[in-house]
Amino acid sequence: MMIPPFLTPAVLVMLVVGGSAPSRGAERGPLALRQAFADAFLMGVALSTSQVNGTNDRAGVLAAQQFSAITPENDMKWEALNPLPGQYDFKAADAHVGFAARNNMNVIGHALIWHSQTPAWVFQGREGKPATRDELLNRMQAHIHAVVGRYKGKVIGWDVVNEALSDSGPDILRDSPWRRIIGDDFLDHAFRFAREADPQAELYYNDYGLEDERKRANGVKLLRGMLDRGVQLTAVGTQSHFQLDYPSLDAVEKTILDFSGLGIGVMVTELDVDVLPSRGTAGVADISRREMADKSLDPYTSGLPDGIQEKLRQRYTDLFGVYLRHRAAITRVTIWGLDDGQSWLNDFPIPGRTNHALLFDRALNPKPAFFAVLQKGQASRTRPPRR
Ligand code: 9MR
Repeated sequence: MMIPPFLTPAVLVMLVVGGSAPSRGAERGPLALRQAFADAFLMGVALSTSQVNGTNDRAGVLAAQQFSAITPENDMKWEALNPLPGQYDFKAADAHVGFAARNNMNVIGHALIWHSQTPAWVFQGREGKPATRDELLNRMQAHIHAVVGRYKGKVIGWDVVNEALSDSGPDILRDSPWRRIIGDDFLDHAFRFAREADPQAELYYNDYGLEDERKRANGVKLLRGMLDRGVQLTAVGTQSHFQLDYPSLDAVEKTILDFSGLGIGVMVTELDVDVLPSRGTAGVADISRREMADKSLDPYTSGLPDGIQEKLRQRYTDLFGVYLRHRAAITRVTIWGLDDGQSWLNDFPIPGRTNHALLFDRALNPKPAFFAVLQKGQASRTRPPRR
């Protein structure tokens, strides 16, 4: 598919914000995702600090024009908000909330309780010992109350617990300091504290790889148990860090059905599509210098070839086809970054590569995948003609 050359970000802004779409655009319906999907679900994007605090205004304008929800990509994580005991820094998080308010967007809080990006002091007790269960529960409560309390009424929902499920082995939950010190009920407590701090906020459990049969079954079991115990859980966040050919659409669909069967909402919270060659499952730490220098693992440094661009377009088209079919269950779809330059996939699992996982390229130009998704949204608004 050819990108109409007139649709640069500046022109998109003019068309949508200025409201003076030329007939070509008007025929196609709204030119922004947030409008095209307004009847179906929220369209979200993860944003970095510079995209909301005025440093990168072009990105901010484009994000505000296209999306109806933002997730701070890193600025509401524990290490960002509360790096030292008793010391909070809300500056960057406040910038997200201010940006969203100015642009009529919703804010999703990400993430309260996670094993990663949480400072070591959180888990430390007295005299070099680990914190006790009570100490850690107190810290968890104080943190959740401080953060959720500050943004009460301003953040519509929180990823209360992130990535607690294990990837293999007999246990449902992964080994983490939260689980080791508090016990398996750490999730229940986290949700209870969040509910105390904001009685209206939506509360989510968020994880990746839920399309895998084992992990999905464990996830369903975990959340069913929580619901049975009266834990107030609004929705599950399926992160959706995907590849061009994995997971299957069938697995994506099963995941939506299995979780919506619990009577909770389903959200796609961190969608992106890795287009680079995979190198297996070894961790970042195992990557050798030779591999990092191996150009065959980083083939698209000067742009995405048409064939792969087309595969990416098709992948996004297919995924949004599934999401729209299940729009009754899905309340939000969030893309994990605005443009390819921002994507974490440039540095994972191999640092310093050039990935092309998102809807806008490094120059903020819309990619064929963007137009395909937009078209899907527009088509979903059109009722079939009567015979
Ligand atoms: O995109 C985030 C990247 O900028 C950070 O360096 C990274 C640190 O762990 O976290 C990334 O976002 C993650 C998200 O918070 C939770 N799910 C997985 C995401 C990708 O790693």
